Formats: sequence, C-alpha cells, structure tokens
Amino acid sequence: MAKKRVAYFYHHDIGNYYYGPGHPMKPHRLKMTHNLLLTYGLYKKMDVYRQHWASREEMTQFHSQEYVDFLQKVSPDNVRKELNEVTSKFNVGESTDCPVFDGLFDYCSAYTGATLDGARMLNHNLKDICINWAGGLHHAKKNEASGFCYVNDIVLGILELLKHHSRVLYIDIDIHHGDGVEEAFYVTDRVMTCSFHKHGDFFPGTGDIKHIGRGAGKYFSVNVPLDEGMDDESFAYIFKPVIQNIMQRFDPGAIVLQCGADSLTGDRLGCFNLTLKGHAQCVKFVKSFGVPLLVLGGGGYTIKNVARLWTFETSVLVGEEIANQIPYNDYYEQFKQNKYMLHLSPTDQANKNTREMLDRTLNHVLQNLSYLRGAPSVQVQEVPPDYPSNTDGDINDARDVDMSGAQADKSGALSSARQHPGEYYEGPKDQDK
Ligand code: LLX
Ligand code: CA
Ligand code: ZN
Repeated sequence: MAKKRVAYFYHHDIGNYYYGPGHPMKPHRLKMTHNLLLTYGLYKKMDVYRQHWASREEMTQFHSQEYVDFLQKVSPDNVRKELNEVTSKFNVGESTDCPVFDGLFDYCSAYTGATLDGARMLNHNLKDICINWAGGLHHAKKNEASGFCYVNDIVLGILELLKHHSRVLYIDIDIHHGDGVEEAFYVTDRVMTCSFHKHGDFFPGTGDIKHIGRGAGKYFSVNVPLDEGMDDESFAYIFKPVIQNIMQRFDPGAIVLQCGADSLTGDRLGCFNLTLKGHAQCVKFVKSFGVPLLVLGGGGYTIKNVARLWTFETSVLVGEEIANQIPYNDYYEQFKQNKYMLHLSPTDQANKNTREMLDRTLNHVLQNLSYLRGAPSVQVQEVPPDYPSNTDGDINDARDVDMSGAQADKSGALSSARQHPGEYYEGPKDQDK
C-alpha cells in the first residue's frame, strides 16, 4: 500500500486533566501513548500538530447554547452552590459519571479542536489520514454529558466533513454503542453510522440491531450487537463483510473511525478479548479503501494497553512496522508485566459469540443494507466557511495548525459544498416528548 500523508494531533497539557480519584477515565493515557510512539520514532513518519482550541461557537454547531454556556461557567468551586440545580439537567457533577474538574472546558476545547483540525485538513486534501487519540467521545448528547463524555467531537467533526463531502461514514469499534453519534444523524442519509458493541445489560443500553434509522435515515444506522469474549477471528468475521458491503453501497467521501480501546482483552471496564492485532486489523481494513480518514480514540481503561494499542495503530496508519520489544521510555516500568513486549495474548475467556449467532447477526445487517437504493447524492451549493463567523473576532487567535495551502485545492471542492435539509437530528420536538 502506498504511503499516506498522515497528521497527528497532540497537546502537551492534555494528559494533565484529571477526572478525580477513583475515576476510570485517565487522560494520562494520552501522555503515555504519545511518549511510546515518540520512542518508537513514529513522529518521523507523520506531521505532528498542536491543535487549535475549539470555541464556544464551534461547539454550538451541535450542542445547545445553554449546555455549552454551562460547561464554560462550571468549576469545582461553583458547582455545589451556584450551579447545583442545573448539574442534574446536564448530567454533570458529583452524582454522575461526568464530574466537574479543573479546566473542564479547556479539556473539551482541546480534544474538539484537534478533531475539527483533522476534518479541515482532510476537507482541503492536505492529508490522507488525521489522528486524534484524545477524541472519540461518542456518548455526549446535544444537551447533556454522558458516560465520561461532555462535548461530542465526533458529531462536530462529521458536520465539518459534510461541508465538503456528500456522504460520511462513521465506524465505531469501542465496546460501547456510539449512541450520541447515532442519535445526531438518525434521520439523515448523508451520514451512515455503524457501531460494533457489547449489547445486553451493558452501558448505554442502546444499539439494538432493529434500530436502523428513521425517515430519510432509514437503513443508514447500522448496529452490530455482540456478546462478551469477542476474539480476533470472530471480530474480523463480522467486521469485514459489514464494512465491505457498506463501502460498496454507500460509497462515502470520508470516513471517521472511532478506535475505543475498551474492546481490548484485559480492559478494566470491558469484556471483549481482542488483541492489538485483532483491533488493528479493523484499522488496516478501513485504511485499505483509500478514502480520507479521520481516526479518533475513545474509551480504554487499562491504560498501559491503551498506549500499546494506539501506538501500534499509529504504526499501521503510517505504514511502518514496529518491534514487539518496547523501547525504553518514560513509563517503561508499566510495561514490565508483559516482559516489555508490545503485543498482548488473548486470555482463555470463553467467547459467547457462537458462529450461529454471528451468522444470524451478519445476515440481518446485510439484509438491511440490501434495501439501500444506491448512494444518495445532494445538490452542490456554496461552501460554508471553515470557521463560523464570530462577533468577538477572536476565533483563530490560538490556532497553531498550519492550514496554509487550504485554498489551493484544485478539485473545485472548496466552491462546492453539499448541504441537505435535516442534516442531523435536533433532538425530540416538543410534541414528541
Ligand atoms: N465509551 C466511551 C468512549 C469514549 C469515552 C468514554 C466512553 N465511556 C465509557 O467507556 C464508559 C464506560 C463505563 C460506563 C460508562 C461509560 C471518552 C474518551 C475520552 C475522554 C472522555 C471520554
Ligand atoms: Ca462501538
Ligand atoms: Zn467505551
């Protein structure tokens, strides 16, 4: 496979945000990943960028003003006294799994900024693949936080890609259902969402195979419910034909791939049995279609294995083989348990996904896909700007990423945005509640 032009986004402060003692989400895993991939020398094979900080206005392209205002105002100091009443409304605070911590808004602004930068680089054909391991917060909703996620960078990234692409495919291999992304695009045929997840008595409880989209979006939401103990062979057995079929029928102009590491063997909160190779074969398969690709992180709670996985997947994306022996790095002792080896072996956990179940699920999904009548197209209109106009005029102040050359796109794509009514689901109408 020819080498790809790869951009990688990282900010040196991202690993210092802290959800609090005992919380399983540890942004420190991003620092470990960054350090490991640097020591493998992978920075030489891609362009490394510090992201811009996403503004309130950029976030409200999906989220409600009221919710983003709240995220901007709330702090560990005022959450109890002044803002106590609204915390339950937005599902943020002590009694939830989405705590208020120091720098919460800046954290959201950092990971969202990186996802938007990646989408814009792909839109302007500056790169083939963009990577943001800090992104992938698929549970966040228009008006509320959920499952450790506050701002849904994925929805915002897809909306950005839709400015230049008629159709965007979203693939989610996190062990959890990508509910926030599915909900946002449930009624449109311009975004196909496809989540593979553990289903049945598992957070967030959505993602039934029968949920396929509504209205113009019917058959454009694909759910692949799975059971515990999923191994590499079973995962490939269902992942490859589903994605192959979607690629043929939907023919997306860009793909967003959420690479949650909680589907790995030995994850603290997960129950699948995938190795690095099994997880990364999905990445390799998606890459093989040669479509502009935005790669994001996601869950992942055994943090040394998150660092292993995303380092290995970075090597796959840049097309470089890396040694199984982990090179000396800042967190070297954390890798001792597996003799300082990169790769993991599966455990002897039983795979509850029988071949019969997988065949039934696969046939059901392929049957639904067969109802798609060719790839939908939309009218060519004027391209919306990369950055929404801002009355303060300060949107680009902190933008570090070099986007020069963006206007040089010869394809004419810059002057031909594609828009469609009902681009994403606005949430229930009052009369539906
Ligand atoms: N699934 C997922 C993906 C990304 C993030 C968080 C989640 N949430 C969970 O894994 C989960 C697990 C158990 C209960 C509830 C939710 C995420 C990624 C980066 C930063 C913040 C959140
Ligand atoms: Ca998933
Ligand atoms: Zn998850």
